[in-house]
Amino acid sequence: MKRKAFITGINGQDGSYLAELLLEKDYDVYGIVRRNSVAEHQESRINHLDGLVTTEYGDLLDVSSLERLIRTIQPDEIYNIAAQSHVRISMDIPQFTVQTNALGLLNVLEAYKNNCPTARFYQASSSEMFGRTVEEDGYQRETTKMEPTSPYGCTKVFGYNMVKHYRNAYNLFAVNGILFNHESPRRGANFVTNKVVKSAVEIKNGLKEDLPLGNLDAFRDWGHSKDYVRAMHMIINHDVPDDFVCATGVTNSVRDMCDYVFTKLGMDYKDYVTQDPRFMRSEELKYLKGDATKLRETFGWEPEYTFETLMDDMIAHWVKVYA
Ligand code: NAP
Ligand code: F7E
Repeated sequence: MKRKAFITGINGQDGSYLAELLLEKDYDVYGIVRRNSVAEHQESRINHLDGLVTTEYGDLLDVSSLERLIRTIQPDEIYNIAAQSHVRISMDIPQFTVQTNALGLLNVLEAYKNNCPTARFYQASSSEMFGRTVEEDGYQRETTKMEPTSPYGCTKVFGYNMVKHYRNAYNLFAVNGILFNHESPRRGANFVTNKVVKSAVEIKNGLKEDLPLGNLDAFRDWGHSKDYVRAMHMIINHDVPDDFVCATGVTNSVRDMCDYVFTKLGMDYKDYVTQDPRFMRSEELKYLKGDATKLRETFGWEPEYTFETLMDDMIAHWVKVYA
């Protein structure tokens, strides 16, 4: 019999790639999408999967729909990928972020425990949980202390701990993937990589004159979403429930990233990039570099994309859009 997967956030960046991966692996794929007033755009990342995946209206904040769907579908694997995922915006709307990411996660966990406890459960945890902490060797890993620097990070620490608690208290197969930043052509346009690549291509085409950014001196460990959804599937299919970091182990600053992208397009970023206080954060997470040794050694996971090929993929996408 085909295995069944239930994905919250199926129409997001990771949800869309995860749905493709699970279809390739011959799963029946179900997911929830929220009601949106602009229905035309909402499933743009999964329109090409029309007829292949089953989407239902649902919301992390609507317990009754989660309970009903999980009870009737009886999935083998539940991926809680949905979230208010923007860190700076979590500083503007902290209560909404807590409701969605913390209480929303708890709603899905409860629906799982009460209606389908033999399933496996994956939680989208984040390197943002580490916040201020960098180990002496310059990395963050599974054992690193969590000191979040944003409402978003605080909600993810709550989710991470709740998943571990449900695993221990109720003997559930519930796991955390602690994923570092991952990007793709499907990344939301207000995250820094896609903002820089899209704007640089627009500048190149004479459609825009400058690029206002926030902190150029933050470092991130950027990987490709396609590599990271492969890790999600490995983690949820391990023989014991456990938590894993997923990262490339390579870090670059926002400035390095601008330099790479503009140079690739034959320009100098210093001629176009400006600093705008609107994009600064009241507290910044300054440095991320992940140690994914546990993931690599347990599953043989290796990223197919480097920082450079990830950026090239995003540049090629936007060049094609504006061709
Ligand atoms: P994304 O593109 O922003 O997708 C988020 C998804 O969640 C969207 O489908 C969104 O639907 C949905 N959603 C938001 N609120 C919801 C609610 N109340 N009920 C149901 N669905 C809701 O994020 P992503 O980059 O794919 O990230 C996926 C997950 O991994 C998130 O939990 C994120 O926090 C976490 N994460 C991401 C990264 C990264 O670098 N990408 C790293 C670590 C962890 P709408 O389209 O309706 O808004
Ligand atoms: O910022 C700096 C900003 O918004 C990256 C989410 O997927 O990864 C993501 O969170 C860096 C920060 O991602 C702009 O200050 C400068 O230092 O692309 P971002 P993020 O905050 O790291 C983690 C792991 C997640 O879990 C999250 O869901 O870039 N930066 N100027 C800027 N950032 C933005 N967005 N816009 C700017 O203009």
